[in-house]
Amino acid sequence: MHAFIFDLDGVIVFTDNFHYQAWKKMADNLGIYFDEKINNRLRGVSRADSLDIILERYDGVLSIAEKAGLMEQKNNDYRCLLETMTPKDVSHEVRDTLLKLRQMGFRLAIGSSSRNAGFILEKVGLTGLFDALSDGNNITRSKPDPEVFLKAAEFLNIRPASCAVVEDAYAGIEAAKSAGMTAIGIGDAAKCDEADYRIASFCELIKIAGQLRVC
Ligand code: B16
Ligand code: MG
Repeated sequence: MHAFIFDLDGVIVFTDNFHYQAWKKMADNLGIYFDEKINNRLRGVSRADSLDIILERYDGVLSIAEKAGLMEQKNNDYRCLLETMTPKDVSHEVRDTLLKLRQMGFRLAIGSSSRNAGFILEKVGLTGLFDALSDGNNITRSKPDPEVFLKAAEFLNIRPASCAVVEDAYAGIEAAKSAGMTAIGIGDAAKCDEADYRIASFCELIKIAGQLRVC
């Protein structure tokens, strides 16, 4: 085992509430009911698929251009909220664990559906800790398709079977398994039966890394 591929939102940083605020503003403007429970369904889902989920409660019909405009506005509002992020938005536990994994000789990558992943990493001062970034800008298919993780492995030049994915979304665990990788569930995905490992805290990765290294 040579690499860890991390999902970003819900694993390294927590931007659900920013997504919620930005989508809520859009939904309110259109008179669509939207709450935090619906927001939970957007975890790990691409921006376009998220919009379609919110529009399930919309009676009107929107053109492709109108949908694109809504997504652009939502993203502008979301980016304004992301601007407030600082290195303090990453816990000491996450930062220390990433550093320890690097010291153990593992290569680290991000595998995120977000097109804002690079911007978020920059805001929280983590860019330099990762050897590769695979995100919403280099994929054509969303999780549960394995594309985002296969690309991360390709960028690292490491075969998929030598990669372990850390994910908070069920769709991400499915994507990792389809990619032929070890799947580690955290947060919501800590309840996912398909995961090879289920962890309650990020620092448990060190113990798993010790086991994977000898495989
Ligand atoms: P963006 P992840 C995902 O990130 C989020 O969980 C999901 O809520 C969001 O819709 C998606 O990124 C797209 O994000 O609008 O920034 O491109 O969990 O895959 O790191
Ligand atoms: Mg996630």
